Amino acid sequence: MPDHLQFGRFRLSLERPLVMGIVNVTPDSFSDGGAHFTPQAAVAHAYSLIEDGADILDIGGESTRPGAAAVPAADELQRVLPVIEALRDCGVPLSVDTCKPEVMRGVLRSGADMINDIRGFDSELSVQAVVASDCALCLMHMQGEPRTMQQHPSYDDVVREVHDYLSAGARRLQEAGVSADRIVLDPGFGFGKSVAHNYTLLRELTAVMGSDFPCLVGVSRKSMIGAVTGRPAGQRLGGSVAAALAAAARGAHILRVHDVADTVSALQVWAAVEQGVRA
Ligand code: 7PJ
Repeated sequence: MPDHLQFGRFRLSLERPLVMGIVNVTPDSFSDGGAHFTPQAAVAHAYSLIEDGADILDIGGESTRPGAAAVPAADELQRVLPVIEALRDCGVPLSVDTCKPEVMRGVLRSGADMINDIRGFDSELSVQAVVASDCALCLMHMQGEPRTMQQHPSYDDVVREVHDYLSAGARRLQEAGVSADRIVLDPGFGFGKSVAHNYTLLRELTAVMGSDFPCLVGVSRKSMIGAVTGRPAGQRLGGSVAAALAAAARGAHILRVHDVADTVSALQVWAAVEQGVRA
């Protein structure tokens, strides 16, 4: 396991969990109803997340919720490029949530430091788009396609299957020439998984991830939180923070969240309990 991650222009230590703040630039995102759709609103929201303690920003121009409409690459670039350009000097690494090679190339030219691909860099073109850069790569597991993935999620052994997919994906990236300190793996909570699958993966996170690569966990406001609490997306803060802490306690290195300030506070208190406070 590397002790740091290379994020393009940045190199971040992995000794404490990092918080990645979500910046949606989509009109149909499920959890905030597209509240940050204009570039100006997205940039303002991004700065408030940095103020709240975000270590990384994840900018997304394509909604991946079940049933969401596909967005052409040109439209996706038009949404995210002005935001990346405005945030280039904000002081934290910029991740872009995309699975399109054309978008990857465009945002890397504009200064993105990480590519977060929910399709796990499964196409040769996506690997070619990122290999020669020094950006970090988040390789996520998904079963099926966003439009239909929640219809019949099915596994013989979800922990083993997600683990094997992530290990094989990391090996494929390394064979293509990506150094180990650029690779992050993600079980992909909610992407082709039942509620039971999601909680098994979270409980068994250590076994899912193995010990070679850092782990990113995204559970913020997801339906797995609603399924247990009975609360709609706007009322999932407590549940989301609890799930983030459960992930941190199992060694997660990056927590992808909407509610940065509350997650940072929870991690600070958890660290004080685990490590003590200087007198
Ligand atoms: C994830 C993501 C996740 C990574 C989304 C949502 C849906 N990228 N993009 N991991 N989820 N790496 O935020 O609820 O879990 S979009």
